[in-house]
Amino acid sequence: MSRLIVISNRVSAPRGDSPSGAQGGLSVALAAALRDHRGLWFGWSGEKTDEFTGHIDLQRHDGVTTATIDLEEQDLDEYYNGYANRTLWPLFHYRIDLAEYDRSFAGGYERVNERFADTVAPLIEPDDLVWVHDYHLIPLGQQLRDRGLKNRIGFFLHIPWPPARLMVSLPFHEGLVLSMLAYDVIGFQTEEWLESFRHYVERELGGHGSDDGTIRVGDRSVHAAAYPIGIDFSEFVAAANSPEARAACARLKASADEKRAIIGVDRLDYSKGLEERFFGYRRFLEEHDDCRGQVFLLQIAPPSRGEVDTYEIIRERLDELSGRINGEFAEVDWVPIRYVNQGYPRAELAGFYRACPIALITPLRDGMNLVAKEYVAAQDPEDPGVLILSRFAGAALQLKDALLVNPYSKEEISDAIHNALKMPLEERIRRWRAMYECVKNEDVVAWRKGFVSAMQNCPTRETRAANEA
Ligand code: ADQ
Repeated sequence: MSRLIVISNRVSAPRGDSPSGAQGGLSVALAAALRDHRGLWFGWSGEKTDEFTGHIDLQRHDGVTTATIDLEEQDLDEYYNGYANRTLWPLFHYRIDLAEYDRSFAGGYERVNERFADTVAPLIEPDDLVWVHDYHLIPLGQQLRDRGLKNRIGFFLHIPWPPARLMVSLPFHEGLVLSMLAYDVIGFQTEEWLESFRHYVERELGGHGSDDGTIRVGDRSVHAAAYPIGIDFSEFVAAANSPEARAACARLKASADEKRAIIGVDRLDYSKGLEERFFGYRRFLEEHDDCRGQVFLLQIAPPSRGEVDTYEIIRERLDELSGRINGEFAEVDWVPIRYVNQGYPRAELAGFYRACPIALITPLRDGMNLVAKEYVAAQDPEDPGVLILSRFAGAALQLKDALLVNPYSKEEISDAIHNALKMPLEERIRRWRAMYECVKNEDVVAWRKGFVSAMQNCPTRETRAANEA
C-alpha cells in the first residue's frame, strides 16, 4: 500500500502524554489514516526561528511520524497572520469588507509555500500519496510539481469557496486558481462550494466542468468533488459516555437550577455570527418576557488569532454586548448570558452538550461546522436536545432536520428558540434520529477513506499524458 504524506499548516498528531480526548477530531482522524497507510505528517511546528534553515524535526508518537519546520517571524506575519488569515479567510467567508490585500502578504504566502515544498519534496517517495490541507497551502501542489513530483497529489479545502463575483476581488486570483490544477483531486466540504469553484473556472478561466467531476482548463484537468467532513464519531461517543463527561453534565445541570440552557461553542471568530446570535437572543428575551428567568445562553468562545486586529475588535464588541444584555435583563437570581472565553477538554464539552436542551449554532458562513455534529452525537436518545443551525453552515446541507435559520435575522433566531423550547418530545426524537444517523454514518473515517480512495483511483500524470497523446 502507498504511503500517505499529509501536509497542513500546523501538525498536531496525538501524543501519548496528552490527556485522552484533549485533541481535535481532525488530528485524531488524520493520525489514524497515517497509521493505516504508514507515512508522515508535515507542517509548521508552531515555533519561530530567527532564520529559516529548513531543518526538519522528525518525531514518532503513537505510530505516527511527524516532520515539522520552524518559520521566521516575517513568514508568520505575512503568510499566516497576513495572506492566510487577513486575506483568504475573510474573502472565502464572503467578507470582502474585511479582506486586506497587501503585496507583502502575497509574497510571504508564496515564499512559505516554496519553503514547504523545498523541505518536504526530498521526503516524498515516488509511490506516495500526497494530501495537502486548506487555504494556507493552495499553491503547494504546483510548487511540488515544479520540483519534479509526479505523485498523485490531493487538496482538501476546509472552508467555503466564495462565489466568482467575490473571488475576482483578489488580486492575481487567476494565478492562484490555475495553480490548483496541479492537483489530481480537489475536495470541498459541500456541493455548494464545489459549484462556486466550477462556476469560477468556467467564467474566469474559460474552463469546463463535466458531470463526472472533471474540471478542465486547456490541457490541464483535475477531479473535483464534495467530501463532507464528519466527526470522529466513535471517539466522540466514547468521550460523551466517560466519567469526565458525566461529571461535566451534572455540574452544568446543577448550576442551571431547572433553567433550560442554550449552548453555543465556537472559536471567537467573526464568521461564527456571535454578535448576530446575541442580538437574536436579545430579541427572544424582548418578545417572550415570560421566558426570562427560565432559560440562559451559555456561549463558550475561546479567543483565536489574537495577532489579527479584527479578532481583537470582535472580542471587544462581544464583551460589551454580553455585558449590555446582562445589564439590561438580569435579575438578582438570574443572568441571561454566561459568556466563557476558554477551551475545554473534549469529554467535558460533550458533557456540556448533553446538559443543554438547545444548541444555537449560527455561523454567517462555515465550511462545515463540526460543533453541530458533536452536539447531535452527545445527546441522550430518550430526551434529545434541539439543534438550531444556520442555513449558511456546510453542515446544514446534511443536518436538514435541525431548525434551520438565517443567522442575520434576529426574528428567525428568536422564533427558533421559542419553537425549540415548545417542541414535543416525539418531534425532538424524530428530528434527532435522522441527524444522528447522518453524523454516525458520514463520520471522519468515511470522509478520509472517500478522499484517499479518490486519490488512489485517479490516473497518474503519466497515464493521463499517455492517454491524451
Ligand atoms: P473551525 O472553524 O475551527 O474549523 P468547527 O468545524 O466547528 O470550526 O470545529 C471546531 C472544533 O473545535 C470542534 O471540534 C470543537 O469541539 C472545538 N472547539 C471549539 N470551541 C471549543 C472549546 N471552547 N473548547 C474545546 N474545543 C472547542 C474549520 C472550518 C470548519 C470545518 C472544520 C473542519 O472553519 O468549517 O468544519 O475546519 O474541516
